[in-house]
Amino acid sequence: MSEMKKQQKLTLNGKATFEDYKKEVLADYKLANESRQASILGRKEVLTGKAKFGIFGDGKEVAQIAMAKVFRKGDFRSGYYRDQTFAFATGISTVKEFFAQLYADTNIEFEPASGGRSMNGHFANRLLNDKGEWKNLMEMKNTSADISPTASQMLRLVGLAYASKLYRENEQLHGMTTFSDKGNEVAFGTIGNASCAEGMFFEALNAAAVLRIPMAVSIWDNGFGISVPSKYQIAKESISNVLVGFEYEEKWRQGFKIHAAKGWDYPGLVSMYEEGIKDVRENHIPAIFDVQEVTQPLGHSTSGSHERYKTKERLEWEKEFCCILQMRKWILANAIATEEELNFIEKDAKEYVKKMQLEAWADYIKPIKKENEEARNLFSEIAKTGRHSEEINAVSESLKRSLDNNRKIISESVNDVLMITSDEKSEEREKLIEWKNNFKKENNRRYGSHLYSESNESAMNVKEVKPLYDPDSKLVDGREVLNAFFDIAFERDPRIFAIGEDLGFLGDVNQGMAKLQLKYGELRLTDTGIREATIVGQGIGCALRGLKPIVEIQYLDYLLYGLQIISDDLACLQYRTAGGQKAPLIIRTRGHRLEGIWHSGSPMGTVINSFRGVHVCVPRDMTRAAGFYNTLLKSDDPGLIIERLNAYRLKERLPENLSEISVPLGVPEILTEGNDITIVTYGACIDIAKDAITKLNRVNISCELIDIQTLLPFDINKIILGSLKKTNRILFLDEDVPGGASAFMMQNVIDRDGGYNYLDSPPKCLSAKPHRPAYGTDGDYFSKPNAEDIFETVYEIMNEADPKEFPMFF
Ligand SMILES: Cc1ncc(C[n+]2csc(CCOP(=O)(O)OP(=O)(O)O)c2C)c(N)n1
Repeated sequence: MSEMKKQQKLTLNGKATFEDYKKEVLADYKLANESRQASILGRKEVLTGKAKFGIFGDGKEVAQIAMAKVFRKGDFRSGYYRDQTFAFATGISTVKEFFAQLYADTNIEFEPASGGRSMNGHFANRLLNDKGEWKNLMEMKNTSADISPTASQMLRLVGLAYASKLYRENEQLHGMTTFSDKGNEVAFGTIGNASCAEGMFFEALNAAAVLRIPMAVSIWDNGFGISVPSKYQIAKESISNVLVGFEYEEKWRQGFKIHAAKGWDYPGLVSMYEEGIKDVRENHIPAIFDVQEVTQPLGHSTSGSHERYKTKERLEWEKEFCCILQMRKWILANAIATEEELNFIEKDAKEYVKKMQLEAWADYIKPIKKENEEARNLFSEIAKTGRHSEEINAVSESLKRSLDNNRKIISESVNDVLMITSDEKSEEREKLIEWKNNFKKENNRRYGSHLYSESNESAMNVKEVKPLYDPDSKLVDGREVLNAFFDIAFERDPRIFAIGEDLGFLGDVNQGMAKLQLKYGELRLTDTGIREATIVGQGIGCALRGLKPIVEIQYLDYLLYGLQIISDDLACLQYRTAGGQKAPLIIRTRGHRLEGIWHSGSPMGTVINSFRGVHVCVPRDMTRAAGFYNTLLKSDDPGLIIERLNAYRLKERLPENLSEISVPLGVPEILTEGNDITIVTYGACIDIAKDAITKLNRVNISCELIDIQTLLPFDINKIILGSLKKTNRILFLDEDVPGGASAFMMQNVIDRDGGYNYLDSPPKCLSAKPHRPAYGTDGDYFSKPNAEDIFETVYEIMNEADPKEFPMFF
């Protein structure tokens, strides 16, 4: 059978005519050319200063068209910046949107992926409607929102594929037909060859092989990572050579099916994906598609040229093995179309791309021009009536003539005019101030919305439900409160599942989920390997597909392994898609006090500074922890709950309304009222502070103790400020390093809320020492703040304020 006939059969299942086949091939050829033209023109737009930076998918066009053929509605992609052709082929993006993103158009109608927030080539389709509610994901071809740190896309890819397993195997989920058709969806990943050297790549492959999930990873192998050739990147210079041990074996019923094809071989690529994906979809066996001999004709990005590091021979080879040129040759060799037909398609593609670029630019520039003009009109009104017309007109003229098509220069000019006229008062000037304030507000919205959910399901809308107690309620271990709560949660909502190390069979290392696997099965409570980054990624991917994951990091100290992906992916997901996507994931961990350097850390500064976009809850006991789980489970925001390690065996009363209790976010609780000083803290430090307060009472110092409850958000109603107005003295206490979360609390109360105005004594922070906590009772006592430290710090404050009343005695 001729090559072409073989393809005809493969592609169209033998049903279509030659004309149909020709139509399909030529449509593919046209798309490949359009995508290439978008790269060429996009690069030009950057080099001529109309856009800031460009990174393009040139050289991968044909492979991505082949991949797109097997990508169905409901499927998900988790890829990287090279995938524009795939995005065009699936409708995930268009050429016009591609340019809108290049220009950073903030209008989501024109730039739906990120509203101008992400650089070009960072794709995302809008999974949510304008109200932040899920759309029907089965009616769309989906992609999770790209991020720039290479290989990070592999982590959520595991979750996107794992969701299919849950949707297939958990019958209780079969009704969720707007998210899945019984798990028949494939998660497609893409990655560059050099990024396969990242640890997370191997962690993700291992996790997928163990989990047996429908994950299809395509590797675009162009032999380089920017300038560094494969011999410095990957053992044996090719990832296929390395991955042999991952190959699927029937004996284990585990592993990846490994496929390979050349990036310039159109028929080979089409058949590879057709055959390969079928198995992934039907049998949930993961697969790797190693696309070799890929080129990058425009170089890595607009920063720098590849002529600096590629040899002449390599550059020549890349020219010859350009996938579009090779596809052209193949079409001609198989007499599918004539040279004239192809010339026409190429010309047509070029014109189409130019037209789309012009339209995208016109859309982008229109509102900016309008704002520019509005500002200049206001300038001229001020110039007419005031004394500084010459200077104002100069600013106006320079704004008009400026080649900078951005809002920055408008803002600068407005401020210049206000400064020039600072000695004047006029109605016209007031109008400019009003315009400036509206402009600022609008830009804050353009660039600052959706750090957290803005939907009705925002965690901030969840109302408080206080625990109620029967007069003879049982006194139980804290872990039993949690256990009873999780039992209720798993019973009522099949979307909830939990994964983590020792979480399934054992019910976690502190028994908070004990015996629940027996009751709800292995799909609901699942043991994982020791792989924190992919545990988080597994949660993100599933949350993106409508599930309610609780992923566990065994100890707070090991959250650092998941920190990168929480920060780079989860925390900024709503923000970087301007409200187009959400992943309501709950991360569960335990920390603050146990034993030694790696089991009693409290790196809260690290957490809060990199987690903006994730709520951070620090409950002092397990009843409050349960309340926070409930709040987050009712919401569509992601959150971290840090259970207090030394509180699992402390006694708590079992509330009678455990299924309803919810603790509101950002609302501190005053635990002890007092008049002389406010002590602000959380978590395990609460009990230590209580101890110190008893001692301080003996020397006639009355303390007000406040539990902040959540670090993010922090005290939204200024409750601490209210206390400070009464006591006029304040101590911020925690067990993070100096300058960590204690400094964060101080900044919020003293700076953000204006606490400075109510201070009669300098505000103080008391934290742990800058080193890691040492092992043993004394190691803990002398590394972390203890009751004696608190006593002394408070007493010194009081002594400084009134040495007669509080003379030094130590
Ligand atoms: C974690 C991380 N390290 C470094 C970079 C900077 N960087 C951007 S692209 C790139 C090379 C990636 O090469 P490869 O994975 O082969 O993909 P290609 O760009 O060649 O398609 C590097 C080092 C990054 N974005 N992320």
